[in-house]
Amino acid sequence: MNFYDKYMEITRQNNSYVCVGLDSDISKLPACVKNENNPSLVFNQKIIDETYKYVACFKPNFAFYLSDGIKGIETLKSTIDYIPKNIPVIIDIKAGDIGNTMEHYGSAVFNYFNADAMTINILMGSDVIDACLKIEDSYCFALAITSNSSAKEYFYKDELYKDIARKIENIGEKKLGAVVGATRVEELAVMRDIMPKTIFLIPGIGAQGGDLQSVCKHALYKPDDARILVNSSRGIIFADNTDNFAKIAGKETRELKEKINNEI
Ligand code: OMP
Repeated sequence: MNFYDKYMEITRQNNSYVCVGLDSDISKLPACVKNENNPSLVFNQKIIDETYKYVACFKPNFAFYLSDGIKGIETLKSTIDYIPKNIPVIIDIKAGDIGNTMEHYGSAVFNYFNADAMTINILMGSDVIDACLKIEDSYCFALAITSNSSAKEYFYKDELYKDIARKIENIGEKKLGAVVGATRVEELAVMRDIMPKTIFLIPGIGAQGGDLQSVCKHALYKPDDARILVNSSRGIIFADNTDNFAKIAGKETRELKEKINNEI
């Protein structure tokens, strides 16, 4: 089953559009896991245990694992293995390269890590998408308009974000989603108009200050089939750093799920 089908099933089953970002920065782990043999893995497992009933997906960002070298790669692999198989996993790696190289990103993400999707940066052109489309059962999220303030330096030039959106729309929602920042309040509706059925991965709420109400008002496909994934990483996994951190992460996830459902 590819990401699209899993997404359709889990959003109904868990009644959730929340994506928990497993950006498990080792320097921020709570003291209670620090004496474990692999603190990051234990941290992730506890977070997963307390949040999996309220999520539509998990999104580990590769940088937080790569920074710990070989051990980090093993942690990422074991974390993904631990996630229940009905919950899709996006590896956030923002890959974008020539076709020959993209095949290796694809092989790492879909064959080695057994994830369901990866983020890609398509500014190198069609090579990036074409290589992804060739991978069986693959699914990618292309950066369309990002949440950071310096995104304006390029994505807004000649309305590049609209061109990217049209390209994504042409590929079709069963293979490609779009990353649309929650901080891009004015562009959310425009992006939805161009890509009516595309699944939007929406980071930027919580720590980056994106507006959840605007997201729920402007980014939906339909209220009963919203096609959004609202990501929160630090706002959930580091909401608390006591022995109770995982329970608080669970509470934050459930509350975010309810806030989104109340708004749509
Ligand atoms: P928090 O700000 O802690 O919720 O983390 C946001 C996560 O989403 C990080 O993993 C970012 O790398 C990622 N992200 C953005 O913040 N902005 C974007 O425009 C795109 C992404 C992403 O592709 O997920």
